[in-house]
Amino acid sequence: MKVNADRLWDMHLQVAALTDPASPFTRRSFTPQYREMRTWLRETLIGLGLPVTVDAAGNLLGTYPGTGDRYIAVGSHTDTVPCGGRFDGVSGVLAFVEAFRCMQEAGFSPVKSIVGIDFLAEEPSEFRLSCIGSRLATGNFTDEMMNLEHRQTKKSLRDALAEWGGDPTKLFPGRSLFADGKFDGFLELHIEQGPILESRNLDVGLVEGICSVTRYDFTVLGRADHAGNTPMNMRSDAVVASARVIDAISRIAGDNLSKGPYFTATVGKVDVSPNGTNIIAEKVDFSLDIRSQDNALVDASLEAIFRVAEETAEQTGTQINTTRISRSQPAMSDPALLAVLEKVAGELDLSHTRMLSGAGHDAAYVSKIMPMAMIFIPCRDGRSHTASEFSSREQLEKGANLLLHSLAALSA
Ligand code: HGY
Ligand code: MN
Ligand code: MN
Repeated sequence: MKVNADRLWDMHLQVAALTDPASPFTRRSFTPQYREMRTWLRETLIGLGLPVTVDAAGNLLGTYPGTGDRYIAVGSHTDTVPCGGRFDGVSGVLAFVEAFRCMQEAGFSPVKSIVGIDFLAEEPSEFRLSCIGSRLATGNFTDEMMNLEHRQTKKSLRDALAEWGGDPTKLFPGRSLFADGKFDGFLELHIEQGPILESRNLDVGLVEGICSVTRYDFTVLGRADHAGNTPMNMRSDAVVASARVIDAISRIAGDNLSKGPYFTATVGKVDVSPNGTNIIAEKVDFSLDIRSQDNALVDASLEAIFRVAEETAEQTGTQINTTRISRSQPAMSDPALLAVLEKVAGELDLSHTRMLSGAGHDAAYVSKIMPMAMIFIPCRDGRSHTASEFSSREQLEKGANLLLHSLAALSA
């Protein structure tokens, strides 16, 4: 069996059109473009004659039937970040659709059924939560999360879920939606979203672990005053205070580079109000996103950051409040699944390496209830979360062939 590279590429072009024309390749969760994508996926899977369902967590599932009573799962997500790319997440979904087509064409009849999953809202959503579908489906959520409000519509996640085919009454913290113990593994193909594979000219990456993702919101409260008549020593300037804390975050993360474990800290979202050129800022909201596979290093770095925030508030006469949004745990891949990926990559003559993922993925939540492993494919200049994100037809073909043959090996 071999994937049809043209067909896989054409699907990418088709779904790239199901995005917000005003900001290229944006397909935010819970939006009309996302609804179009879900409809396209449902119709495509039904067109293959496969049963399609939506689980209580709002995930869309298409199942390639096996003869036995055990399962293998495969999947990723189809929502994007604002002005995101054409490959992040969706390549993993289109790759399993293409694998199902190839299996059908080859008359492949597995013992284990293969469940293809489009997880709901993997990216940080307007509910201030990421990996919504995989958290909820694996029981990794709290009841408070269900009450989170959408930034714009003010609708609760509970209500939104029902509008996307989910059923909040069937979701319980700590309880998985996947049939207990019947799933023997989960595979996710994803673009690397970093520079390693391309710089080493490798075909695929075999992900041995996914870093934890820790997110905080900072709110810095100063006082709005006139930019011209307020002496420098009589201000409480929320932008100046924020800049000092943000600079400290970057320095602390830089110092961690020499400590060994993988560590990144990013301030990606900064909102200033009232945001006028001749007004001293009254308030700044900014986000903090930390990745590492070392919990102790995350704790120590957060402590150092909060200490700087305290000192800065003192020095600038501002008030700095922090709110923890979420903190996931590092997730290790299953050695047996990795060994299968490694064996199949060798058989397909794909150059490969084992590597960590600094990016978060649905696979991290799935790993709590079944063995997991991921396949990375290179992306141009290592770029992602931007409209210029790009993986070539050949790179997609190689990764999808590894996925196809690994699924065939695992479900036989
Ligand atoms: O943020 C991440 O790591 C992923 O792209 N959602
Ligand atoms: Mn992403
Ligand atoms: Mn992704």
